[in-house]
Amino acid sequence: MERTIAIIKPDAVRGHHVGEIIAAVEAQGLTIEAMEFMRLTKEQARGFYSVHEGKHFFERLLDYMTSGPIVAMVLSGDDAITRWRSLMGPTNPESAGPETLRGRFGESLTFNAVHGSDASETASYEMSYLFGGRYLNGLRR
Ligand code: IDP
Ligand code: MG
Repeated sequence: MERTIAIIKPDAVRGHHVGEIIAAVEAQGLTIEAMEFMRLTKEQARGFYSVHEGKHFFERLLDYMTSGPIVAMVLSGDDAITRWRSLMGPTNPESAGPETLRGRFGESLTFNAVHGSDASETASYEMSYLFGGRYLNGLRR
């Protein structure tokens, strides 16, 4: 059993795709363990994406991620990290298949509808970053 962070990004919330994305998560057999509608501040977005600090797209990414509310979730299941990332599709929606969420809802390389942790260390960091002590004690085995 593994846990991962999934985020429905501001473009997908604005586009009214929250319900379809949650339905896809559940159809995939992933379990939603925590979920919160939130709006990140610039500083929170900067900390969340600190691995990308200094890259050419970093400031654009922060503007995007703070442009509206997001839905943050903790998902669990066998191979949850890989399974959620396969359901998301590749970073660039142009190369994402029509069965993936980025293929269905992503608009561009920046505006790509969803986020998923890329490894278990990243998942732990992102879970404590977004949910802190509020849910994690209950979630940890
Ligand atoms: P990922 O979300 O598929 O893990 P990352 O490389 O971790 O992709 O990038 C984080 C986010 O930054 C992407 O989801 C996308 O919104 C944005 N991004 C990534 N690469 C670029 C780029 O080259 N130009 C513009 N935005 C980018
Ligand atoms: Mg990433």
